[in-house]
Amino acid sequence: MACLNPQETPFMNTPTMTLYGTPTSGHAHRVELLLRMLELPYAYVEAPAPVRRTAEFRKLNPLGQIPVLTDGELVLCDSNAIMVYLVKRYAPDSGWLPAEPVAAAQVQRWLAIAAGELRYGPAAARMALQWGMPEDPVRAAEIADRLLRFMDAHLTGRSFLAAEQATLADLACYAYVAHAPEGGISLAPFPQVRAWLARVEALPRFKAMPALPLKVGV
Ligand SMILES: N[C@@H](CCC(=O)N[C@@H](CS)C(=O)NCC(=O)O)C(=O)O
Repeated sequence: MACLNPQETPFMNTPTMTLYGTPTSGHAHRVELLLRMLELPYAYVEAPAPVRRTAEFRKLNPLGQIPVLTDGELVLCDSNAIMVYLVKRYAPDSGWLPAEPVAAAQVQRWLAIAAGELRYGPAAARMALQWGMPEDPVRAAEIADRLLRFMDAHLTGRSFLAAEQATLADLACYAYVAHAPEGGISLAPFPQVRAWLARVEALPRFKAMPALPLKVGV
């Protein structure tokens, strides 16, 4: 179902792009955040699991995953790849994907962490506890603990993950960290991480991902 809410997204007129996602997918959420922050018009199509299994959807993404972004005839898959495209295509001189070599490398590092430790730590724990998906919650909790300890130390004395301003690194890592308590991962021991989440939430046009039942105190 295509959803456009003109009241909530007043700047989003004449969409040329369509984002396929679900409201509780952190992978789709990071793309939606960037579309909003770049003030790019887009239509939103919900693609829950039964839709993702259809032949029509598999033509868009043979891996059967969301998010998918279409921009005219162009079809792009993978959240981090989509974000890189959006910045390079529509906001090349913005700070979201810095050109400076060290900052560029730092952003790539955090995109890799988002696809690695974040996916197999906090996101996997949430998938196991919220949807009973075949993930190992004990292993996921171990990976999450290692990641969050590292993030907390890394963010000491820093405002954002990869540069002095917010970059794609912050958008990629936000949702599955913010929603870690839904997978039984408490953020209480990580004050620098919680302060960073608040800074991301304070960015213009931020939109929260809907909350699921907490499995542990925040
Ligand atoms: N590397 C992909 C992973 C996306 C992903 O795992 N999406 C989940 C929803 S959050 C999905 O579609 N899972 C269905 C499946 O893997 O069959 C990305 O960053 O977009």
